[in-house]
Amino acid sequence: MTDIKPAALSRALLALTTAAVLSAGLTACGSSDDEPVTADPAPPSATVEPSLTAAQQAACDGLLEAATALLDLGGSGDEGPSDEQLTQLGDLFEGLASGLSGDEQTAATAVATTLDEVVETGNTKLLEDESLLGSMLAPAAAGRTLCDYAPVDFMAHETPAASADGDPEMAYMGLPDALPAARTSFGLTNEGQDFHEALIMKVSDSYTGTMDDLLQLDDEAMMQAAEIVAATMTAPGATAFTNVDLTAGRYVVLCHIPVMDGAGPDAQPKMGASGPVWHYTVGMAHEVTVS
Ligand SMILES: [Cu+2]
Repeated sequence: MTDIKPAALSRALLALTTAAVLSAGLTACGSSDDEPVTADPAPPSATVEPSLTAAQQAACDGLLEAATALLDLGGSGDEGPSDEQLTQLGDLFEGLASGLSGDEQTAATAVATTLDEVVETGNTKLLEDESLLGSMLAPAAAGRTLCDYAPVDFMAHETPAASADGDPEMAYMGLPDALPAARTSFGLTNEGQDFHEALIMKVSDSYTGTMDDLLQLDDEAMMQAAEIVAATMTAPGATAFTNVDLTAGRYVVLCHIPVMDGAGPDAQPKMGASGPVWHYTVGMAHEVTVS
């Protein structure tokens, strides 16, 4: 990857693209069909909120699918997302729009409209537009305002490097070690200077290593040991949400954005012994046990 752009957003996109490639790899290794990996058939009677209309309930279900929508923008290979993938994503957001209201509805409609336009015109530059990314993330806030998913709030925190040669320290603060199995609304507030993301990964039952073991794995091996079930990202000072139907097991939350070497437009990802130094390498990872 030689064409690394300097802007913070592009760096974040790079990370998301990386994650999307990983995600695609997992799909290739794991399931053999075209089902969205996050489509989680929910038991209809157990989770229905009686106070919600059918359209609202459908939107709440759709938010769980939309939790990996940003990753889907990366497509399943070097070519980017196919028209079919974009149409599917557009339909998902159109469905969300019909059950949401206010800013969240406006955002979902904007996503559906933009993705339609990309399919019609082939102008994939629209996929890199910051406003599209914001619009894709905005509906997730309804996880707590409408759907009443269990709220979990945490922060992305940076401690600057003690010396120019050193790495900064980064951490999530306020993320519990244990959570109950439930539909959950994660809210990530960015207290730092850089973009941060939260990839919520469910560790495979067959993986017995520790989180530290998992973080040592290369991307491909990591994606065999754990599956990304939700992803969100936040600009400095902002809060972003994502929703997950947590089921019993081990989860790891991590930030897959690279630590930059220096600052400014020419900054490049900092390289370690085995490739880029990721935020999770310098502490931005946390294990959560769900029971
Ligand atoms: Cu980060």
